[in-house]
Amino acid sequence: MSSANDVLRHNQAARQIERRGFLKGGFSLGALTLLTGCDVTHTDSVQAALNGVSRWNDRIQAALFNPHRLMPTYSEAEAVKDFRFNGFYGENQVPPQTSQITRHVCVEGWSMIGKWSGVPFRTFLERIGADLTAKYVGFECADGYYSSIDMASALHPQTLLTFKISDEILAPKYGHPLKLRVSTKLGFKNPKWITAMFVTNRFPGGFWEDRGYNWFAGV
Ligand SMILES: Nc1nc2c(c(=O)[nH]1)N[C@H]1C(S)=C(S)[C@@H](COP(=O)(O)O)O[C@H]1N2
Ligand SMILES: [Mo]
Repeated sequence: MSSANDVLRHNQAARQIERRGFLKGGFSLGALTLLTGCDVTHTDSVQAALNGVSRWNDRIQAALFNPHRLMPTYSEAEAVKDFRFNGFYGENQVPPQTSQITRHVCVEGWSMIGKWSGVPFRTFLERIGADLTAKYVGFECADGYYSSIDMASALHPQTLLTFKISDEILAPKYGHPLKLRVSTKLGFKNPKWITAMFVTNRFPGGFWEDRGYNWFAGV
């Protein structure tokens, strides 16, 4: 595997998903009408123009952009509580979610039983098309922390990509937005504030692992 190809950054994946949804839905004329407040009546020609959006068009729009022109704002009462979302993630595409109550063991000498909820990491890796024959899965975190696990542990049924603890969306201190819960391993192999994940055959090490702690650190 090349270094460029073995890196699967989830924000890139997210952008691809967004793009797919955008292309599938097309650019709605109504949306443009609402946004600009213009009465766009010549549907076909406008659609054709939109379909032919080019770099030239982008440059003109950027030149016309007025950084001081504000969009209308509305009263609290006008804000929709049950806000609409585009359902291109059909129900059958929502990854299965599961919970587990396991013991978290920190080498600093404390352990605690907690409830974590999220998507089985195996399912996540399968759905994004990760190379499951790679040796390692590596993680980078928002605080500069990093860690990695062996693929067998990544595919273990109790390894979860979690976004909830105690039935609540992870608070910042618990690793919002994502924490990998690896119940077969010590606490330091459970990265919080995950910003990037990648599969690789090159040993990625880890923050504490590179400072003397055993890398496998699990059962
Ligand atoms: N990003 C990041 N993840 C991290 C750490 C960290 O400092 N930064 N500490 C690790 C250690 S040593 C432990 S014991 C657990 C603590 O997880 P918790 O606070 O969610 O229980 O997070 C692990 N994951
Ligand atoms: Mo820890």
